[in-house]
Amino acid sequence: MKKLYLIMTAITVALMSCQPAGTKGQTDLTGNNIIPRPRSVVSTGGSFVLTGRSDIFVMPGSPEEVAVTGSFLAGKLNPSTGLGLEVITDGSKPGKGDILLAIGEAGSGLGDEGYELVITEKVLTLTAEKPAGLFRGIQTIRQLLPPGIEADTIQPGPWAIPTGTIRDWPEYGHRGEMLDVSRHFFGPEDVKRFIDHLALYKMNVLHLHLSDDQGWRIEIKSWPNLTAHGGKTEVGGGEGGYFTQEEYSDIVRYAGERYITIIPEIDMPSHTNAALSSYAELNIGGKATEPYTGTDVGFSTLDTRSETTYKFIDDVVREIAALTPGQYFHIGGDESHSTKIDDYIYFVNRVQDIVLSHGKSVTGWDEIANATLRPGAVVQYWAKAGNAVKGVNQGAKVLMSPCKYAYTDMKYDSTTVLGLSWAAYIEVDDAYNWDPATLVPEISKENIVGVQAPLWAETIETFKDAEYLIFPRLPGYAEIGWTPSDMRSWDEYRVRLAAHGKRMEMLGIGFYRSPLVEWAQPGR
Ligand code: TNX
Repeated sequence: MKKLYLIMTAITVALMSCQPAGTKGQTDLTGNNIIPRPRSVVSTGGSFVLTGRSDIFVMPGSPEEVAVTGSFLAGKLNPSTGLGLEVITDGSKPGKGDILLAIGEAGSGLGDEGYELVITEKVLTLTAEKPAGLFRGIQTIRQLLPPGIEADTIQPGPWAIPTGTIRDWPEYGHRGEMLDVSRHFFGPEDVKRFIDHLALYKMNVLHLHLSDDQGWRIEIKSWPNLTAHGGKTEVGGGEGGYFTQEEYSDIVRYAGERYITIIPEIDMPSHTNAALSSYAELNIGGKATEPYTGTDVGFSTLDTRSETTYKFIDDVVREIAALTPGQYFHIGGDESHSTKIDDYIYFVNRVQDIVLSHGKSVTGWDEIANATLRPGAVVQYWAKAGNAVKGVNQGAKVLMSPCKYAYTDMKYDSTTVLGLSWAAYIEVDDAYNWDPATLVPEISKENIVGVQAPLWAETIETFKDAEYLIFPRLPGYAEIGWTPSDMRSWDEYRVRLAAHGKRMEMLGIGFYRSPLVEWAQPGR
């Protein structure tokens, strides 16, 4: 096998000699196009090259996860380079052209997700304090290689990386996106593809909006009609769908291998028509509603004064919490326009206690700050800054999802066919040009856990459509969450983003070619 790679390398090297040598990108590490922008980059002016002799070495004594991360890297590099990198765990020493993965101190301050990449002409050494940091560092290695690295068929090399040192760690601990699988259903394969996109840009949270008026999307064994009936609808009358518990667990596992946490959301007391149409006893008046496939909000409510409702919620939270290793359970709480405010407060207080009783912390849309927040609660700011401030005043932390900047379902401009526009048109510069720490004067950085961009799916029927709205805004949200605000500027960012056009193409993403970015011509 290895011999074949050596022959291929010889061909690659022959091809290399036909190309202009020493282009700036191959020897100047500071000329990189990494998104999110790394904290510190020092170039030493040389070049490291992957060859048919390259392998991925895991430092002896590393936790088992490191070899898994090494295999992830091999899985990324081998299809496009054809170099057949293998993961070596036998303690032998790396040689020229090898990659070394190590858990270690590497100075201080890297934290849970930081990493240090030391690239010499001989070896590329990636060190992190925690396995998650190695995984984030691997995304940097991917982005230092030419865009062809993302292809799933063999591409021409050379596979060169400029030498130098990168030290990098995130500004915020929570960087993510939300996917609404309720208005239209997206299956496990789509969700995994989304997780891969988050991983490339070093995001670490996927919030799944699992229930709404139009569909209930996760199997609950003690209330089977939720999916048997409530899972069969979606906006526009399509067939809907749902995740079995096995499928949900598989998504959680897949995300976990990428150091991404799933936050499950069951939206309540409003946005519950799918449940209300599945079980009569959850309704005020005890009569099941009709299924709903429109796009109105705020018309449904659980019966907040019935013990049956709390038995139902206890069962739902217990079953989902048991499948979810992450710390948070999202209780929704938005737009409860048909729930009286006293009933709403009573409800949110009781539901918070149910979540805590199943070992999870509470998160919810900003309206939940009108209730008495329990310790550890996180308020997701989307619409009313006043609500988020109420949360802070109760000692809660805030997750930033301001609808005018971070709503991935908003149109780019008036000509965008997909999406909505009630909050704003969000061009790629608008999506990038805001700072979570200064957006709301009363909310400072210490109160903020991070940034999350929600994708609501009223207008999105296929994952291709979803990708058109997600890209190219996602890399900008990732950078807002990772890179300190004084290192960010649109004029500099747009140049790096342009270089990602080719990378997105290689990944098969049909992204929006914003006129604000000088994309290379397709296919070049
Ligand atoms: C408001 S954002 C909603 C969603 C809609 C979205 C459409 C939020 C917490 N509630 O139910 O899907 O607007 O943009």
